[in-house]
Amino acid sequence: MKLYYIPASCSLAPHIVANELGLDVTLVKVDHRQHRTEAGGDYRDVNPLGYVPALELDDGQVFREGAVILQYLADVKPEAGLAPPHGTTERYRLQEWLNFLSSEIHKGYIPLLYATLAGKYVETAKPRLEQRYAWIEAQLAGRDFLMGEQFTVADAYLFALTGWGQAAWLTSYYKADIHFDGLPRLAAWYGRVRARPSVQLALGREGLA
Ligand SMILES: N[C@@H](CCC(=O)N[C@@H](CS)C(=O)NCC(=O)O)C(=O)O
Repeated sequence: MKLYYIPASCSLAPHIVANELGLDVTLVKVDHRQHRTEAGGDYRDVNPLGYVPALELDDGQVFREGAVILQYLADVKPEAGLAPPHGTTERYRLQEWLNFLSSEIHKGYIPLLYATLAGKYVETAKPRLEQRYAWIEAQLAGRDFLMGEQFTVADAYLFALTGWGQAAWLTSYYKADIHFDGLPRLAAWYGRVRARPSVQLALGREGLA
């Protein structure tokens, strides 16, 4: 399998999951401005829309949406428990988290990352994102991870997104700073996830350690 990624982007989540599972995945870095792979190929041949992550299977099929890629990887080794079994209520809970992270957190950051273009919209978008983080804070009561005691692909996704609110190179130029003030459970969760060997490995490989 090949995982197409842009360092520090949402593709960090499947990168972490591949490490968690010890999967034989070849990482292919994409230049997001030129839409070129490291080998010089046109990334739009893989994803015509130009965004990462994309997961190319050994038979040539490509998955192009992060939430699906995360679940596909988890299902390669179901015994690791990174996603609950299909057909269970817990699986729908995981999908609820992934959909929430995709639409409310992931895309909630976008106006902040494009703040100079978005202008005053940031004033509306940032409180909405902070409100959603406050909701996550409440969900983490009595839990180590989003789904409970077990780390799942949803934690990998939230970790990749939450890093945007912490990274100095993003927060100094853009208006994407999301502080942990008043969010002690989220802060502890972030430290817990960051300490995982799979995460350290992914951060190191993407030059973010
Ligand atoms: N719908 C996609 C969106 C993925 C996405 O927003 N990827 C961003 C990085 S986090 C990207 O590749 N942006 C560069 C571009 O769109 O050219 C998903 O949920 O996986």
